[in-house]
Amino acid sequence: MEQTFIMIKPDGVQRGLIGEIIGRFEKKGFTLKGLKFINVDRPFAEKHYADLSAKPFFSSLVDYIISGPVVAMVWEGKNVVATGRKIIGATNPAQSEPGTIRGDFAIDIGRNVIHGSDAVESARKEIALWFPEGITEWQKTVHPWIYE
Ligand code: RTP
Repeated sequence: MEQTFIMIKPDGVQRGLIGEIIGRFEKKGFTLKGLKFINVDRPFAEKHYADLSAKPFFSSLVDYIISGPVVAMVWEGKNVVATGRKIIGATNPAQSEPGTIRGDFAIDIGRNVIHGSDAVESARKEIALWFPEGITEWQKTVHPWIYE
């Protein structure tokens, strides 16, 4: 089953949106497979966002991600990478549709509350980076009520 890496950024934590965000993924029917509350340091944040290292906003992005604790999660389910990105909404909250997390809770691109992997391959890399210890194996028993 497909997995994705989702991170509630420091602003989402500070604004008390952890429960709201987890609730949206849970109510959709996806399965929470990994969860931890952590502070990351600059080298780790730079590694996570390595693909963006040439961008002019890279250092302010890294400052933002290390400014407070984040919630790192692994979610599992059919098409969870693409559907997770839809639940999250467009990168710039000015373009995010109402009903998406960023559309409902964010205004500035540099305070857009949440990260979600953009492809199955990047999800695999991000899960390995953020959960080197691995994740607890468990199976939800309600699948027949979610999947036909
Ligand atoms: P994320 O990685 O956080 O899920 O965001 P994304 O794929 O939707 O967007 P990406 O292009 O990978 O950018 C990563 C994060 O960098 C910040 N950003 N700032 N100032 C700017 O123009 C700008 N552009 C991007 C955002 O916080 C974005 O989520």
